[in-house]
Amino acid sequence: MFLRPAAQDLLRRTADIGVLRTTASNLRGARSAVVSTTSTCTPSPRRGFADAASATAVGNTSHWAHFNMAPPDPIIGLNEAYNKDDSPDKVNVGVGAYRCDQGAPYVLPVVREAEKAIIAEGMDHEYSGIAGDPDFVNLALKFVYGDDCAALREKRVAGVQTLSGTGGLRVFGETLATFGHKHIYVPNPTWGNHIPIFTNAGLEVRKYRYYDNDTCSLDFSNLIDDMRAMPEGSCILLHACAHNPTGMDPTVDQWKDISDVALERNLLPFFDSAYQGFASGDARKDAAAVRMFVEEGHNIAVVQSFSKNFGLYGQRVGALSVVAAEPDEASRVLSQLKVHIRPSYSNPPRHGARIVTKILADPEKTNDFVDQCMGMAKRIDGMRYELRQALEGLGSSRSWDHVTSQIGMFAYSGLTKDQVVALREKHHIYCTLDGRISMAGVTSNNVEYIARAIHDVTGGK
Ligand code: KET
Repeated sequence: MFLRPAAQDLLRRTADIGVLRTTASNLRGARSAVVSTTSTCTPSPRRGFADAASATAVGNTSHWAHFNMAPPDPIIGLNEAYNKDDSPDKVNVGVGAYRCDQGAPYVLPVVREAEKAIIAEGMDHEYSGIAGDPDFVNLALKFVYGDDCAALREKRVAGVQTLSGTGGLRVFGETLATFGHKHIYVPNPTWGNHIPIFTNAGLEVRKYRYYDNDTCSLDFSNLIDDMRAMPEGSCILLHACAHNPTGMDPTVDQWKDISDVALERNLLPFFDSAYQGFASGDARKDAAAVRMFVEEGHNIAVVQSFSKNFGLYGQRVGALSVVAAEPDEASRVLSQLKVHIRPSYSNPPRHGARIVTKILADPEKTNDFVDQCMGMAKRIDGMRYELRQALEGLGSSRSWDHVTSQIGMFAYSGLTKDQVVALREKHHIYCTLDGRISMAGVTSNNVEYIARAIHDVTGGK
C-alpha cells in the first residue's frame, strides 16, 4: 500500500489513538486488540505484504511504511510506562514478578548456589534435544505429579522442556489444533495472554464463568453449569493454583466436583501451573488439584512455569506434559510435541533448566528451595494484611476482606478502569486495567502510600 507522507502521518496518529483505546480495553486480549485498532487504518498483515511489494514497484522508499503502531502489551507494557515515569514515588505492581521487601528483584540463595556449581563444572554449550534436557523433564514432572505418581511409574506421561509457561501453552495449543480441536475454554477472567496464545495457535477461545465480581468469590455453580454445556471432548484450561488474576481457587471439594463433571463430559483438563509454591507457600501442596485429576483417571495435560517459584523469569524454564493411557500412546504424543517445537525454536535453552535440575536432584537443595519459596509467599501474605489494615485504617467504607482471602501473587482489587487510570496518572502506581495488583511489588515502604492512593481514587467507598 503506497501512502503519501500526509496519509502516513494520519495513520500514525490513528494508531496512537488506538494505543490509548487498547490500553483502556485491556484484557480483551492483545490479538483482538490489534484487530480492533488496526481495522480502520491498515490492511491485514498478509494483504499488507502483497501491497508492500507493489508499493516498492511504484517507488515507495520503505518496506515498512504500511506498518502501524501495535498497542503496548497490557501487562509487560506497564514496565515500559513505569520505567519512563520519573516520579520518585512511582510503584510497579503490574507484572507478576517477586520483589524483596526493599523492592528489588530477588534471586533465591539456592539458585545462586546451583549457578556456582554449574559454572564450576565447566559444562559445554551443545544443543539440547528437541524435547530439552531429559533429567530436567523427569524432575519437573515429579515436582508437579509427585514422586509416587502411578502414571509416571507406568511411563505413560509424555514430557518436554519448554520456553517457560508461555512456550508450553503455545506448543500445546498448536498440537491441539493439529489434532482436530477447534476451540478451548478458559476461565473468565483469565491471564490476558492466554487469549492471543491460543488464538495464534489456531483455536477459538471460549470462556466459562469463574468469578463473581459482586461477591468477590468463585462463581462455582455457573462454572459447573458452563462445564456441563461444553461439547464433549472440549479442552478446558484450569489454573492449577493461585488463579491469575483473581487469587481465588476452588476448594478441594469443588475440585472434586470439577473433576466429576469433566469425566462426565469427557473433557480434556489442561492445567496451567505457573504459581506452584505461591498459593500455600508449599510447592508440594499446591500441586494437589493436578495430582487429584491424575488419580481420578483423567488424561490431563500440564504446563509448568519455573519463572515465579524459582525466580527464573528471564531464563525461560518450563515443561509441558501429557498423561496418556499407556506408554505407546505417550511416545506418539511426545513425537507430535516435538514436531511443533522443531520448526518453532528448534530446542530450548540450557542454563535455567540446569539450575532447576541441580536443585530438584538434591533433596537438601530441594528443601532449601521449599523454605525460600515459602519465604516469598509469606512476605506476600503479610503485605495482604498490611494493605487491608491500612485501607480499613483510612476509614474506607468498602469491604477489603478479599485482599486477604485471595491467594497467590495478585490482589484482584475490584478497582474500576477509571480508578486504575487515576492511580497511574495521579499517584504513579502501575497496575493492570482490570484492577489486578501484584502483591509481590508491595513492600513495607510503599504499602501505606498505595493504600492512601487507593483510598483517594475510590473516594473511600
Ligand atoms: N500462566 C499464567 C497463569 C501466568 O500468570 C503467566 C505469567 C504465565 C503462564 C507465563 O509465565 P512464563 O514466564 O512464560 O512462564 N504471568 C505474569 C507475567 C506475564 O504476563 O508474562 C503476569 O501475569 O504478570
